[in-house]
Amino acid sequence: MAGEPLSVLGACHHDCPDTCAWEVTVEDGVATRLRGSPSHPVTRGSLCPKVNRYLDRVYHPDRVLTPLRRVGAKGSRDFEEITWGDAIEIIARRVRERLDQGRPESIVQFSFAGTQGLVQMGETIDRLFDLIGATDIRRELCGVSAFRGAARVLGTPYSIDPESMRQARTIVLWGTDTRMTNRHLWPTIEAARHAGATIIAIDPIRTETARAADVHLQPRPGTDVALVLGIVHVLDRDGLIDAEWIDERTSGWAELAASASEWTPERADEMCGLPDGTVAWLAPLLATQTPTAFRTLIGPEHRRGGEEILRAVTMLAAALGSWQNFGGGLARSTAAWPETALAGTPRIPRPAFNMARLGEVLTEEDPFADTLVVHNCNPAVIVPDQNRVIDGLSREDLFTVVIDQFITDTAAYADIVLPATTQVEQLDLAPSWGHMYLALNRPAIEPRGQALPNSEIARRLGAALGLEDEWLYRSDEQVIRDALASGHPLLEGITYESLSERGWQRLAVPAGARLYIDEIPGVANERMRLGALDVEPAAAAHSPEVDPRYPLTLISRKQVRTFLNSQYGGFADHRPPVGEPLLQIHAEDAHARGIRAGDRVDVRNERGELTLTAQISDQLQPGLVAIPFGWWNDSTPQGRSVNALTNAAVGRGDRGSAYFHDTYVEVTPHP
Ligand SMILES: Nc1nc2c(c(=O)[nH]1)N[C@H]1C(S)=C(S)[C@@H](COP(=O)(O)OP(=O)(O)OC[C@H]3O[C@@H](n4cnc5c(=O)[nH]c(N)nc54)[C@H](O)[C@@H]3O)O[C@H]1N2
Ligand SMILES: Nc1nc2c(c(=O)[nH]1)N[C@H]1C(S)=C(S)[C@@H](COP(=O)(O)OP(=O)(O)OC[C@H]3O[C@@H](n4cnc5c(=O)[nH]c(N)nc54)[C@H](O)[C@@H]3O)O[C@H]1N2
Ligand code: SF4
Ligand SMILES: [Mo]
Repeated sequence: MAGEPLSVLGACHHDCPDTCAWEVTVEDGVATRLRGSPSHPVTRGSLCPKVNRYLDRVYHPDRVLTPLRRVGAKGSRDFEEITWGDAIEIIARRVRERLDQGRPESIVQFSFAGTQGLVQMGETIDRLFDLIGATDIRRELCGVSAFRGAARVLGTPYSIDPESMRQARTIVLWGTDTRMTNRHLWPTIEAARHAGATIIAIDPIRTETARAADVHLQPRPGTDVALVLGIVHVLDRDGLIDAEWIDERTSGWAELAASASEWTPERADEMCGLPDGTVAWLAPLLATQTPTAFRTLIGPEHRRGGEEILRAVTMLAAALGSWQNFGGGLARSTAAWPETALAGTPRIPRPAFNMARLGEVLTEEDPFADTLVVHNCNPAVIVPDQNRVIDGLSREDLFTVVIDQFITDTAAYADIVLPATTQVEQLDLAPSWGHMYLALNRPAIEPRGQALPNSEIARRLGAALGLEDEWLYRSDEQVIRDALASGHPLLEGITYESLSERGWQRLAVPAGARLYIDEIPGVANERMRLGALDVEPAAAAHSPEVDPRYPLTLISRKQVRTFLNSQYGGFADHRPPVGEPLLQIHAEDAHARGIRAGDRVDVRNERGELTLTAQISDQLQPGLVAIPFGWWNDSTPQGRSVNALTNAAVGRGDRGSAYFHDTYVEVTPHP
């Protein structure tokens, strides 16, 4: 009936730990209001400065609403509209050619976390590329090094329920800017503080979170392992270790203690650049003012030795036996909970390269890749060593397809752009990596223009290629129903129908159960593996002797509250009033270079150069500069953003996250 407003339950799809549940008001087929679900225990009725204006994104005049074909030069953003039939046929022809040549691996599927819904992130479209046998990427830019570091201690690393931190009496926010990146956790932290908890932030930058904490420890970047060893040294020396826990539940304590034996608290303070007495104060607090919760996401993993930092923090929690008191333990990504509970589509193994190396792969001599299909990702902004990425995307012989909602900096280089639906136009299941709830996202409105979900695009391409496969052609609803039908005990009481009715439900984790202590169905209480820790890789990278031409360390974190990774970074009304990314520099370093606040400066290294405006910041430490991540490339005169400077190196065996923060630059006044 015309005029009757409808309320449709859904959930945010962004790569954000909060996975908010939302309600969309729809009037005459138009979404008129979006608000956070008031009943959801984490969302609590509010979204965030990024997504409060999501409907503006949906109805944005720049939305891509039809398939497009490039008519101008690559990067010129010059396209003409074509039909879906033509677009699918052009792409299918290219794929068929490569299959006929026996070179399916020359096709690269490049996708990431633009949407984190189960279906639209990949379940169906991954199946298409599996069947084609295209080259895949190792999606390791985010969270995988952290996962591995924790897994080496815990086996499958489950996180404690972050909401349980309300019961903690010591909370360590270790390299995570909670107020910026995980804002819906902050009320839990405030509630704990209200009940007497001490909140400690460990971050080389005095972030918004560090300023809101009770104590900010500001170590030199990459020195966290030394900090852990100093703490372990004191725990061992002062008998603050629970011998029974160590005997019964851990292995390798002797090796860990031995590797800490030289790390007196004084030496650790010095190595980390912390005030004298810091470690001697912190260690007994962690051991006695319990429950002690360690909260971390991915900040410290983005560097050489990042996996070891996460391993060290996990070991510290394990040596302390922090899980024994409800509210304590390690609160990291909760992704393992829904991942083990939901049934996945079977995968077909195919060749893959680490996504951080896109620039290298596209520009190597005689490159194997000549066809690139990008979805849920904006590699021209988010991948390190951006100049190489853009050189690669500019290759005339590279045929690029981008599925997106906007002409992003990546879509600008596409031969074909396919219009993607937004979250309010598509069905999906939203698992969370920041809490224990699952949400169902119902489409609230019809797709605008001719936009389609990734899943439908994959089905149409599959059909055009004549592929036969029962997994590929399932409806989106069927994919969700199949995922929920795993029979896993964590899904008890959760069905497609119950989610449709309520919008969201909590995974069936027994209330009050202590992770790794009490019986939780499906979770093994394994022995935790301690062992010797290695300080070197992460810490040594920051020695000023590394390359005297580039003495300043650059951190490029998430820093703009109205951006979510690269989404919104191209929208004028989401850009902060300064209108451009600033180079933040400590007064000491600025003074030494004759730089004053507001000066134009050149920031450069062997990979690239940016001209920016300098901001003198007392939130940094000498030797450290910062440029925010997420801005699109038109935000600087070079047409590049911070990843033009960042380091694309990854760990041994092509594994792990890029060493984004192992980036060294020099800053000079702009002539
Ligand atoms: N310098 C620096 N670089 C970084 C980081 C950093 O801290 N510093 N962080 C890294 C991290 S942690 C991450 S996770 C990555 C993020 O990298 P990405 O996953 O690429 O980031 P997003 O910008 O969130 O999303 C990419 C695109 O997905 C599109 N999209 C959204 N929803 C949909 C959909 O439903 N369908 C389709 N087809 N497209 C959709 C958006 O429009 C957007 O253009 O960046 C990494 N890069
Ligand atoms: N507003 C907003 N929220 C977001 C995002 C966004 O773009 N905008 N992105 C989302 C995504 S994809 C992710 S992965 C999460 C990330 O969430 P976080 O991990 O919280 O965010 P980051 O900014 O990557 O890094 C956190 C902190 O790590 C610090 N850090 C860097 N090196 C070190 C080190 O060696 N030791 C220590 N102790 N700290 C270090 C940085 O200074 C930074 O303040 O945020 C999500 N939430
Ligand atoms: S981006 Fe994060 S905080 Fe904002 S609405 Fe989405 S899930 Fe919530
Ligand atoms: Mo991320």
